[in-house]
Amino acid sequence: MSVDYRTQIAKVDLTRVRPYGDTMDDGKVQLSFSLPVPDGPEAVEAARQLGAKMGLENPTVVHHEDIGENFTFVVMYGNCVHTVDYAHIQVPKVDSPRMDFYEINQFIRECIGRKITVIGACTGTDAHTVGIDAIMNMKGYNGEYGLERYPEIHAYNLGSQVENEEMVRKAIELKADALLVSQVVTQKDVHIHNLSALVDLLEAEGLRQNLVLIAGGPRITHELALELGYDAGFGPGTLAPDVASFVVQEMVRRGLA
Ligand code: B12
Repeated sequence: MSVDYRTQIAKVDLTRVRPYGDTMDDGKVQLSFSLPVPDGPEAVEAARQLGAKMGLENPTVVHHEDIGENFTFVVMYGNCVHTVDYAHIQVPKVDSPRMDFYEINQFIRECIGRKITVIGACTGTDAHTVGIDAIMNMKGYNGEYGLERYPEIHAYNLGSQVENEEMVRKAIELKADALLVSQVVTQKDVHIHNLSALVDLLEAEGLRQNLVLIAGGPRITHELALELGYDAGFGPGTLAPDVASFVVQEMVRRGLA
């Protein structure tokens, strides 16, 4: 890193942050989108006008191509004129300290005193199982065992397209301590409706307060999960110990042990 660059970083005003490309604070952004019109000069001009309406200064189309009959893909550069106050941003985060595989199992033995039961599923019409499998599967993901490998956890992976009613039925049958719900598809806010419906069902059955309820998926944040009535939310890059650490500590915090 050059000395000049370090000087530029030191000068950044964190109450007025904006993107940069060539030089610090130049506002440079790259944007890509598709237009439902044929590729050509008119498509480029349409994209440029849209960039200007979005508030970009100097909107410039740097790439455009035909992506099928009457559709054009566009890449644009421009300068963002807005700034944000980074210094005062506060984002809710899962605040349980992260333990490893061995610490979690020991924590369960010492602080809970029995094996715990965790049920995972990808619910509603969602068929994307890779995420929930990464958390649950014996062999694990990215160097971490999944919950099925934990000796102190009974882990049940119900798979994909599980109806909320089925999830609740299984929670009762298996006396679940925690439910892990995966939602990957977010088109038309289907995840919001589906996650909320599960909370309603659990409340109607009088089960909600007896369970640790967790949502996860690439577009799930902790903040969103809290808003929807969940105890925690986990996004991209989550590994089994992140979730298990929260579940076991939350059980003890809430007296569910
Ligand atoms: C593989 C895939 C499929 C496969 C799924 C196979 C399977 N068995 O899972 C198939 C081909 C079936 C498929 C189908 C469809 N797909 Co698809 N698919 C993907 C793809 C390429 C990868 C998803 C994936 O496996 N990621 C890897 C895992 C490890 O990551 P992850 O899910 O984020 O999981 C991690 C975290 O999010 C978190 N996590 C996830 N769940 C949970 C749960 C808990 C409790 C916790 C704690 C953590 C957690 O931990 C995981 C590990 O770190 C994505 C695009 C992409 N590159 O992401 C599109 C994508 C998800 N699919 C998409 C779409 C639209 C569809 C279809 C609707 C397409 C169609 N028109 O038919 C169908 C829907 C089918 C259905 N009913 O759900 C869109 C979703 C858009 C949106 N925002 O809603 C995407 C983003 C593609 C795109 N850019 O348009 N898809």
